[in-house]
Amino acid sequence: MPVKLSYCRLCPASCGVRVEVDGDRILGIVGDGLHPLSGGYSCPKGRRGGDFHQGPDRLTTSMRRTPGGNFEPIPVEVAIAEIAERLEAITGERGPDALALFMGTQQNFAALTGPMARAWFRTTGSRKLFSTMTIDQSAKWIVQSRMGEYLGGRQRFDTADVWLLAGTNPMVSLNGGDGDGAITQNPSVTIRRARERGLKLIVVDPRRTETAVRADLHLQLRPGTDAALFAGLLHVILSEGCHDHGFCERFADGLEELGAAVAPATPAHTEAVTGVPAADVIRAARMFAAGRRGMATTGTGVCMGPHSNVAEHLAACLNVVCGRYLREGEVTPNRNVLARTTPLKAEVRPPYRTWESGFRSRIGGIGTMNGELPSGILADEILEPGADRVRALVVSGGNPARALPDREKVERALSELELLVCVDTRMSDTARLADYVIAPTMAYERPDHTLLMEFFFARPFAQYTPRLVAPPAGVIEDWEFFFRLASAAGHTVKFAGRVLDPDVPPTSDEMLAMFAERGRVSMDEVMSARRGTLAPPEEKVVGPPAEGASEHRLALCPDDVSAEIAAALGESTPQRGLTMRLTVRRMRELMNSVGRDVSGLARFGYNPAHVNPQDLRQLGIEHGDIVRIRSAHGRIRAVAHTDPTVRQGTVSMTHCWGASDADADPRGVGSNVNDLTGYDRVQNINAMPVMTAVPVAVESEVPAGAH
Ligand SMILES: Nc1nc2c(c(=O)[nH]1)N[C@H]1C(S)=C(S)[C@@H](COP(=O)(O)OP(=O)(O)OC[C@H]3O[C@@H](n4cnc5c(=O)[nH]c(N)nc54)[C@H](O)[C@@H]3O)O[C@H]1N2
Ligand SMILES: Nc1nc2c(c(=O)[nH]1)N[C@H]1C(S)=C(S)[C@@H](COP(=O)(O)OP(=O)(O)OC[C@H]3O[C@@H](n4cnc5c(=O)[nH]c(N)nc54)[C@H](O)[C@@H]3O)O[C@H]1N2
Ligand code: SF4
Ligand SMILES: [Mo]
Repeated sequence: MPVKLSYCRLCPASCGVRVEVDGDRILGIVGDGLHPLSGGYSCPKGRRGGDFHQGPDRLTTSMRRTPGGNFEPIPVEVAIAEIAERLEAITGERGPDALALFMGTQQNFAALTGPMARAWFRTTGSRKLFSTMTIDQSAKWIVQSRMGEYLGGRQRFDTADVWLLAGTNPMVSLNGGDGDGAITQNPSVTIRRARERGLKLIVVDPRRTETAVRADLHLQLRPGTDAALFAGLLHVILSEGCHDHGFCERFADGLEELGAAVAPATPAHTEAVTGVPAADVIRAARMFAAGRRGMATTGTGVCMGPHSNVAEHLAACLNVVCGRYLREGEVTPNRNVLARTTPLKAEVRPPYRTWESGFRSRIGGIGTMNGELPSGILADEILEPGADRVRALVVSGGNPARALPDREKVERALSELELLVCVDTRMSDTARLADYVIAPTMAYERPDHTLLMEFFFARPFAQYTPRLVAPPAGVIEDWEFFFRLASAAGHTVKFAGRVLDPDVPPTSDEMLAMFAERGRVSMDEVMSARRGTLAPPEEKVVGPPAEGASEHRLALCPDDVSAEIAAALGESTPQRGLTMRLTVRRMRELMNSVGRDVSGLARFGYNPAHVNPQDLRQLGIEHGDIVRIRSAHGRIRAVAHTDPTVRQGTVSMTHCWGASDADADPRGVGSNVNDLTGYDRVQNINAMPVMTAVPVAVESEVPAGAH
């Protein structure tokens, strides 16, 4: 059987793979040992790509809901014409803001989908744009916008001598923080090599994760206390004066205010709030500050907590006060290949606080970030009466029915829409609520390139892949759906700086080439290299600041941040009876809800509630028992697993599982943690809900004495 070379498109790691195909079928996928970037690494879900592809629930044609509530196959061009007509009717009557777009995770793994979905959306005139970023790590957007951005570039993992990872477990997620290519590929080898080189690794996580066991110092804090911990580290660094005075003077404002704000965060106070021994707080602070190079990067564990925006802000402050950025005249490898090379300048883009001007939602007066409204208000945008209430929603590569907090409310909102269109390769939980489901090609059925992933690569690399197998007759590419939807409404879309002729759609290869035309390596060259191309090394030099820009400063401690620091250092209000904390985690075998239904992929076929054995003993619960977990919002049934890596007092569970029925058998369908989350304690500005460190109680479902 022929073996073809490609790369996996389930996560940013983009591992090189060898795919054995037989006609339209994928027989097997293995990591490509000769791949320049991943060197043979692959993970279980990547290797099961064939099962995703020809999975039993794969949609091979678009579907329309019948008046009786069933689905019937429908030719895609008919579906597009009907959707365009219904959108026109809805926005004609209520205005463009009655239409919204939700962009999910899988939209990001086809280079053309995101840009074309946005291009279509711009033609509608709506301002109701949502994505998963705002239930993920939008704290990072808030920090850039409130602090400003240093434009000279960051220090890199591969030359660092210290690194702090907080609330991220790259050994499983291949994430590792602000994708600077840090630890995305082959994490165990990347971390081992760095440590052999002498890098000191600090991990901040309530669980002794697969990453934490590789650390020099693991700070096993109480969930939700990252802001207090970072304040404690800053307290030590600033009071011992081991910060980078030169960088701060030159590029930052508010160092004194920051020092005052973290003054109460003494090591003893930090121990009291976070549970991390004072001696370890001091050790970590000194270890981080003593390194010459290296950053603090965070993941969902920090960005989903109860003080997420200020926690992320303080993590960024650690990098600024220690000057972990490149200076004028420094050189760094240019990692842009197909993407345009952006110059580095030793200057600051001042704070820009987009939400303070421009469009505001009628829900809580929330403004926009990077042109988006937060997903934390999507349900209310649909449910709350008002002139510009969302009545039609297009979901692209996402599954909001499982991914958003307060599952019941979200499902109610999705069901109340006049029109729900879901572009998905399978009948997802969201697709089941839709009026139309558009079936797109799957990864190995479409050509693609890695332009959008360069940001995550440690080396300057680009790969093109042709389509390996022919798609079913009834599907189209994701980008084509949006292109044709615009055309059906009489609009032309702009892509890569040109207006596309609605009557003569370009091919995917032409689109990919247009997208990459400002790269430093030509598409032709990348297309001819079957395993992708490592671009010739090229150095970027950090240039001087532009004229007038040398006065700009990073804002270390604006007033709202200062108030948030004080709140994060204070006592948290105890919630009666809810003494445990639910925390986030990911499964190696799945990508959010993707893979859940592939038989034998997830280890147990459900998402266990991982609890420390001592807690289980105290609660009278045994490994494998079904337990009830309740929060201020709701309750779930779950299968308890004993797990010594989990900190006492926490319940560690993966999201995107479970059915719409909270009483369903958790061994059969898993448990949806978003029955335990809600929107009552959202962050200012980005309405980010609390999704980790959620107060819960765990109770046995087995009658006492029945064991
Ligand atoms: N295999 C796999 N990979 C994935 C995904 C997947 O579903 N499966 N999803 C992808 C997506 S969408 C994303 S956003 C990324 C996320 O990537 P990561 O952020 O690295 O996600 P996790 O692996 O869940 O790591 C989060 C860690 O935070 C810890 N944590 C929980 N609560 C707290 C807390 O209060 N404070 C601190 N400091 N830590 C806490 C958890 O114990 C866990 O180890 O992963 C991506 N990669
Ligand atoms: N409680 C709690 N909730 C969470 C999280 C948490 O940690 N805890 N994590 C949050 C995070 S970080 C994220 S990113 C979200 C994830 O939120 P989503 O992105 O909404 O969820 P996914 O399950 O990744 O949805 C991806 C969908 O895309 C479909 N798909 C796969 N391939 C393709 C394709 O080629 N084209 C199209 N059109 N569709 C495709 C899949 O079938 C699936 O239905 O969940 C969030 N929700
Ligand atoms: S880590 Fe796994 S899912 Fe991600 S690209 Fe590699 S094989 Fe695919
Ligand atoms: Mo995410």
